[in-house]
Amino acid sequence: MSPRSATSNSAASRTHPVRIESRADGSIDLGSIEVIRVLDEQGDVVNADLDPSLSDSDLLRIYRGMVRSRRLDLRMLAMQRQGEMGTFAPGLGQEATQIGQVYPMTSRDWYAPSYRSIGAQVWRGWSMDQLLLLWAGYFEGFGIPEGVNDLPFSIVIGAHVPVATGVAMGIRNRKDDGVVVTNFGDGASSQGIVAESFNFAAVYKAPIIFIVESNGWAISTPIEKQCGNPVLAARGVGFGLPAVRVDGNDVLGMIAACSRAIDHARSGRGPYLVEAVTYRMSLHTTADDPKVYRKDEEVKAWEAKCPIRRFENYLKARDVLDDEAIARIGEEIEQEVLAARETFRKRAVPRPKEIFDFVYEQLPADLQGQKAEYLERLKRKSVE
Ligand SMILES: Cc1ncc(C[n+]2csc(CCOP(=O)(O)OP(=O)(O)O)c2C)c(N)n1
Ligand SMILES: [Mg+2]
Repeated sequence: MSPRSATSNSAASRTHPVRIESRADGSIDLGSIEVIRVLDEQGDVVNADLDPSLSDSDLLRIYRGMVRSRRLDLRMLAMQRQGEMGTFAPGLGQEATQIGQVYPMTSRDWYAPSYRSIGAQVWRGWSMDQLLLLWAGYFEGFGIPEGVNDLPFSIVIGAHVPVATGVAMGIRNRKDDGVVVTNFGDGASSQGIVAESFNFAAVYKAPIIFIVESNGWAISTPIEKQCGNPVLAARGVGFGLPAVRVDGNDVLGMIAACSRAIDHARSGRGPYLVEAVTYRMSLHTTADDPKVYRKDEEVKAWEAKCPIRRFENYLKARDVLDDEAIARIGEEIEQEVLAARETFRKRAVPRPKEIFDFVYEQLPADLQGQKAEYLERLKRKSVE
């Protein structure tokens, strides 16, 4: 099967272990990497055994979480293009991967996300206006909301993964039953520190779930040019981590895989690796133009696998949703996003004098000189 598709046919979408051919130029037998998919690309159930059997109200909550993620992304992109938002990393197309990994967590569990996790952060309790502040460059945007057990993300790829592993080791030392969920990209998975984290977690049976969001690209580097074996779940075998490969555009598949991984870690059996195969539909960040390095046909092919449309089809077939409800929910969430933008606008008052603050307790002498010069310049320009 192709390394970029989570399942090649309905047989492979069963829970049975499958053999994966990972390269076009000579297949490698990876043993048995389980491939999980509950909904196919049309939204039909292809593996009822793994269906997490959620209530209608939870299904709708999940649907709203995915739509909220998408609407916030789109609004932020418009704001960025109009000069109202800083550089950010859209999660467009990865909504099922995002919501599917946080849905099975409890509030006492810890979440250590990457920078491309806005939808999941909102699910965890971050207000949208705070996240807008964060990406517009206001330091208060980074403050962890009261009662939310999340770590701040790092732009240095993979750098948060050893920290998350340390938190998990701490949980184990305290004999607590919490778990840590951390996510990172296919590119980050090649960082040495991520391999070290896998090893520490496996040796110390740290209750951590590593979610690698394999979205095809690390900026302009396609996964095939970056990983000798692009089936990233296969790495689990070498480190002693149980691992599964999931269709990351199937939110029920994600919930099935992550629930199992979380139960495993919570019951003291140690870490788990979940490879979510998805696709970065939008820009790497707003500073990027993917048209210069990838083909439109590739993007089009993934449009057909849209995680939101697939879930809508499923919910319609279950009579949980119809076209009228889809339009209404979309509009309600758009209003939530616009209200968040209004709150953000009230809070986003530039404070140019602040840029030398908060890094050093005692500003070094050379920076004191620069600060004085800068303040003088602001004064000349009458900037408050
Ligand atoms: C240590 C380090 N090296 C390089 C970069 C520049 N950089 C930022 S994002 C990125 C690609 C990350 O790709 P991936 O891990 O697949 O995550 P994605 O952005 O696709 O979600 C790179 C190389 C960085 N931030 N940190
Ligand atoms: Mg990537």
